[in-house]
Amino acid sequence: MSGNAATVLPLKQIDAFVTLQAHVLEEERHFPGATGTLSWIISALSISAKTIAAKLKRARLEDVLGEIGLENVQGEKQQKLDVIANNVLSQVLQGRQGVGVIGSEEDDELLVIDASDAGGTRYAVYFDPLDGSSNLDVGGSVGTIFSIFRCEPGSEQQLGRGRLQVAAGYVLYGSSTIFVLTTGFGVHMFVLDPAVGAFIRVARNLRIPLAGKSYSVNEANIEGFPPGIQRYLAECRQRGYSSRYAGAMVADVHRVLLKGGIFLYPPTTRSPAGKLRLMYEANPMAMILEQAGGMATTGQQPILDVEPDSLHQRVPVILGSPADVQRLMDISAGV
Ligand code: AHM
Ligand code: MG
Repeated sequence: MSGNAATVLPLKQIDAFVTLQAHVLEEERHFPGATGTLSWIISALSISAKTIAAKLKRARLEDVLGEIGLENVQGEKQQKLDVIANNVLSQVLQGRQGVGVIGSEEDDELLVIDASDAGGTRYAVYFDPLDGSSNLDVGGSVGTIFSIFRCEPGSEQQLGRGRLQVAAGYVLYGSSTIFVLTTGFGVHMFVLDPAVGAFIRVARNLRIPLAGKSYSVNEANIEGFPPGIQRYLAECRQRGYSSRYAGAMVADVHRVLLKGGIFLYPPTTRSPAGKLRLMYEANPMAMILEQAGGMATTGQQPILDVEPDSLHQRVPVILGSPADVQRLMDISAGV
């Protein structure tokens, strides 16, 4: 594992311009007897990401910024683009064979698409179509986060622990469009080449640095954080850490993945479960972080071991470089 930065391939090593599509087909060898259904679903996420990226670029020109005047089930004001991105993902996924159920941050309930037991593996796909959407009006980074589970006929409504995810990833819409994916065999990164319209692999088997020098948290809430977290942040300041917070989980976690450090959305006195949602924010990010050699915890248990009780359940999130997360845990435990 490298000391200071994750392994990103220099341009000359961008191996034979492997596309996301080719990478996923290549990875099928890890799944003897694979039918290609999961690859087909990842390809649906890829075309959705390209479509959303294109819509984001023209958002100001097409006058689709701002609120739509409605709230989602969680009482959050929906942006026009939240709804547009949700429609793109829902429609593309509903058209793909093998998608049994979808669950979105923007929809009240799970949507069962195919409950047949006619054979063939089916999957549940949970997603946050446009995370960090309060950044939209100011041209800041936003993202899409997704999590995929296998689902059995008759148990489409049953939510599983994050440990059972078969794939997870996110798309960062920033200065470039970046797709980060794991299917349980390392974390791989792709960048959209707008000239050819394909995601090109730029890094294989990303490893998070063992420790970083920055923390990412909404520090305005600090007085409501548990005392252990307050003590940890005070120690970080003493040790010369920087603070980096985009206010969009995808952008903040991507920085932590590449540069090391820690991202937190802890419990506060006002929101004891924090803000972030287990099924489509915390779980997929936790799988990516663990696959990259990092840690992801609620402060009480690994995020991936949390038994879910509802689609929109919230959990505290603490994730990042192993040394940083462990130090926070030790300080919280009074070590
Ligand atoms: P959203 O899914 O409604 O956009 O909210 C989630 C976002 C995360 O991207 C980010 O980490 C967090 O909310 C920021 O919240 P806050 O403004 O409280 O710091
Ligand atoms: Mg979100």
